[in-house]
Amino acid sequence: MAHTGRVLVIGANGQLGVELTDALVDRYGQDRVIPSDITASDRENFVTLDVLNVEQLKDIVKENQVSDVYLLAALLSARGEQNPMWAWRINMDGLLNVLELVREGLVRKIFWPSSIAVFGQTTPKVNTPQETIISPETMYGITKLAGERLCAYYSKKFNADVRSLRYPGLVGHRALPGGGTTDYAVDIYHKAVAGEVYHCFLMANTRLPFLYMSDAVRATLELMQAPSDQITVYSSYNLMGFSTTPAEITASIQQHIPGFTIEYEPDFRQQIADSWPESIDDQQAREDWGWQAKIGLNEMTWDMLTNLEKRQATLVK
Ligand code: AKB
Repeated sequence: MAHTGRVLVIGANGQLGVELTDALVDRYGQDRVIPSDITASDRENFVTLDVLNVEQLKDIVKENQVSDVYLLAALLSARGEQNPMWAWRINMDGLLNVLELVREGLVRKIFWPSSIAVFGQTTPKVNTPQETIISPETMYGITKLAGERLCAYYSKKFNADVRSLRYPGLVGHRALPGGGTTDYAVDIYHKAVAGEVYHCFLMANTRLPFLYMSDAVRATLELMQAPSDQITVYSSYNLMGFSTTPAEITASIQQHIPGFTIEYEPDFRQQIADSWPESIDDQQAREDWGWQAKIGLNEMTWDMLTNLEKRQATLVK
């Protein structure tokens, strides 16, 4: 089957989708990137797509001669707890529908994100190894674990080129995340720039791993471009940026906005966060395809505040 090398992004309106689509357009050109989502957008080449609709998915893939698919549509941890069956459907059936495209020879390569949510209470919390106890405690985590096994299964059984990263919490200024537990680390910057108090749903010292969006996008592209003989993990690669807490992010913001304050009002998301690791060992990704994070907490704070302040100034004009 001939591939013209078009790239389909499913979930292009989401927090990662918006920025990854831009990066793919920069790399491959506008013409070769098809952003899609269940909600409309005025992006160039955009198509509306429900990943659960197999016929629609296949038609789009065939019509656009898609070779690579980035499947980002998912229900995250907190929203998944509010609607577990819906999370199972979107996260599992969506992935299976896309994996079947490779098995049927309709596409050549898939990127699918896993998450630190595959880990649980019995997993070592500090520098969590690539191969370790995997015991997810949320429906989201369960779908990510099942998804990882499906990726490995399709790779081995059908020789499918499926690549995956276990993202930590992602932080970026372009789009708001929706329904995650690490989302506080995005919301906090929005409140700081708006001059408001931040009511945090996690406790001050809840330590979790994070990755700034520019690093997350770069990791994704680097993994997808790595020659196949460099890939040794067919489930999903551990990935790490830096490890931090709500109290440390607050202190980092206060270096720029001294009057910023936070109040702690933990809710059900505290339990989710408590089941996740504090930091991740991503040695395998470093060895296999040269991964290295660039952005730490203070660089992230500076970039988030600078960009959100710029946006606010444009809105006020
Ligand atoms: C969430 O908080 O649910 C996600 C994740 C860590 O996968 N950001």
